[in-house]
Amino acid sequence: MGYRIAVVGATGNVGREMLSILDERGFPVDEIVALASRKSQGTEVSFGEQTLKTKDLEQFDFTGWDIALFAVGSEATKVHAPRAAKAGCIVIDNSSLYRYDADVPLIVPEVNPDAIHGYAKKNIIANPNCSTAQMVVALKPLHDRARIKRVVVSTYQSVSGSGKEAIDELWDQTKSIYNPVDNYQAKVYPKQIAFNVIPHIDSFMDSGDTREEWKMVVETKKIVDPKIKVTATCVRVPVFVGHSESINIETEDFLDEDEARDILREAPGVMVVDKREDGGYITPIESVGEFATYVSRIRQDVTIENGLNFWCVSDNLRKGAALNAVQIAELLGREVLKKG
Ligand code: 2RA
Repeated sequence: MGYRIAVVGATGNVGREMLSILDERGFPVDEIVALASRKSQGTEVSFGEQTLKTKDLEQFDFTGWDIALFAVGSEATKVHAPRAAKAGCIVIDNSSLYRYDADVPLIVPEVNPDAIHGYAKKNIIANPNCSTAQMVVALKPLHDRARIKRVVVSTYQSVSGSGKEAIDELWDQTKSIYNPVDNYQAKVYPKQIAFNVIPHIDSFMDSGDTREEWKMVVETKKIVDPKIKVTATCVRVPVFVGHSESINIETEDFLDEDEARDILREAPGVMVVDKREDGGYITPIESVGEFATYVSRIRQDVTIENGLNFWCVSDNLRKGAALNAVQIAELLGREVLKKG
């Protein structure tokens, strides 16, 4: 016996990945429904060998459904997540709406699985920001061994993090540079993204940080340890899928680079690709479609007493969003609902 699952936002990049990953991982589904906005109603989406026609989210009654994976913006989530939760359907939400709510667990299953038991306060569980999810998977085993004091992270985030329009922007803008006649005018980003990088993701805050940088700080503290100091610089790069991060950590106890590499090799969800030779490291293109959080370039930071540097890459639509949400559903099944 399995679960009755709703995927909300089924026509978006993340929604489609959720359907794909539910099938790939053989999640025990008795019934599945793909929900989307009224304008997208009837759009066909794939669930394994099945083709689903999306239904109108506005009209949908969540009563009798076990889990709803939400992959829509905060505005739609604000309307529909509470009504799904009230109908007894557990919501796993990929938007940022509930991540900072003390009554909503923010979960990366490899890092804080026990937080799942807090779902019942609102019947809602929050999925972290994509750039946070991959980082904490790598941080957790190192923190357990040597207690991380401080994290300095620079991100190199793909345009798919901004949605389908941004993927089109990179493609069309790149073509227009070779065919000036196209004279593409940027619609998504404030500056050219093709052959360029933009040190600005989400909105600016009074502190001078962007909300994307603030999210990495607050979410890492909520998921791993509130005592960890985090500072982030988040940059958009001309890559279609796959977020990369340069991470520097300072730990309480000394952690040798070889021991760190061995720890990461054994860590859940991590794949170490780390050889000091041409190609001995991961790049975002190689992470696309994969489940793993990849770690490369592990080495001592000799400028401080207990420092380490490493490179971290993952498919932002998978571990950064859809995979983590499905893993939370798997965790719910094992620890709470226990069907299947
Ligand atoms: C981004 N992390 O990459 C944000 C939202 N997905 O744009």
